[in-house]
Amino acid sequence: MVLKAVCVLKGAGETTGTVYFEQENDASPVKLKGEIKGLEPGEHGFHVHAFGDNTNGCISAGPHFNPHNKSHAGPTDVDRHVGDLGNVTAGSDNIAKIDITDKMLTLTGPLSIIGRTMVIHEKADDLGKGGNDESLKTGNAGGRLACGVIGITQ
Ligand SMILES: *[C@@H]1O[C@H](CO)[C@@H](O)[C@H](O)[C@H]1NC(C)=O
Ligand SMILES: *[C@@H]1O[C@H](CO)[C@@H](O)[C@H](O)[C@H]1NC(C)=O
Ligand SMILES: [Cu+2]
Ligand SMILES: [Zn+2]
Repeated sequence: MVLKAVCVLKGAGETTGTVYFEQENDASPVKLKGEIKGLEPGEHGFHVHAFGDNTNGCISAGPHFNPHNKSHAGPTDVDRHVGDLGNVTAGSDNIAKIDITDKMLTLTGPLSIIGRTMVIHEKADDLGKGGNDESLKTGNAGGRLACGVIGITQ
């Protein structure tokens, strides 16, 4: 049975987005499609954060989803936070099209990302290669422009 989820991102500013998730079965990769609008052109860090909590805006989503206690890295690294999806890139139209296939995310089981939060950041994620402590935690991606809880859909 195909597993599906959706996330609507909002924040304090103009940035908004919608991301659709699909997974063929519990062992297959997760596909993310959608778009985020109202971004400055260029790269923006994009992650799954630990909590589905928006009580104090995107801050309450906590750190990157990291159930295996790894350092921050890029999506193709073996050792990474489960939530590390790297960057999405906005064009001159201020829109980032999302088309990501990720082997580490799952929509089922104890490490499911459903009920957690997607965050789009102000700056580029340096994928853990920035040469400072913050790089190994957040990729120096800066503020949280918009976020949303990943929910079950039909
Ligand atoms: C997580 O990793 C850090 C450093 O890699 C270590 O200091 C810490 O004790 C670890 N925490 C757990 C719960 O394993
Ligand atoms: C941002 O992440 C993408 C992969 O998602 C990568 O190709 C790109 O090099 C990264 N940018 C920086 C500044 O590290
Ligand atoms: Cu993030
Ligand atoms: Zn991370």
